Amino acid sequence: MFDLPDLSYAYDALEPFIDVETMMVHYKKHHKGYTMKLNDALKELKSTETSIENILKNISKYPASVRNNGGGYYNHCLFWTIMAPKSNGGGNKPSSSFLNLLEKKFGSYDKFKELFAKEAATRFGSGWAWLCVDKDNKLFICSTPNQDNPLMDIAENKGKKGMPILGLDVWEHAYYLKYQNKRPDYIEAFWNVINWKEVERRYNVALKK
Ligand code: MN3
Repeated sequence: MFDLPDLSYAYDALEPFIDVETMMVHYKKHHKGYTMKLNDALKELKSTETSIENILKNISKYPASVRNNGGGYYNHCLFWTIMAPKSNGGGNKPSSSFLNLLEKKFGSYDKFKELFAKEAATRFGSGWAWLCVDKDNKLFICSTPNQDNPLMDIAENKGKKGMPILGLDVWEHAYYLKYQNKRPDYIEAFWNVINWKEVERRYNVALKK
């Protein structure tokens, strides 16, 4: 049984970048729905696995219902935590040590932002853009369709398997109420709410795996 985790901020805390209506529908309907359907699917399989990461790492052995809803469950759990209101550090720059890593890997912080935004903007249809850590502890950017993510052992992840540490939901349900068809404006707004402290915490956890 997986639980819908509490949000650590109010529905309107990320305004004006993420509007209150979108937050409420996204969390209370979409994320809750993935959670319930994941539990239903696992119950049907009589699965006793309690680690969502283990499930995703072996997702090729599960039916599509677990891939879609398990991905949706995990991706949104990550998404809420890598954002924060301004009062709690949201939109700050990364720490100097992490900034250094981004500059080393991508050339500059602006170049990193450009590459990530491009990945998010050009993902056709629904999906996610990611910053990840690969098995050699190197950073990389990628995107995945639907509710897939780079943890999954699927053929589509060839060359882009790793631990996601930053993710941006580019499903229309994540932005359409406020931004309509202007996905690039939503992507631009995202930089104002990123919680780099949490991204860096996830980076350090990924290094130890
Ligand atoms: Mn979503």
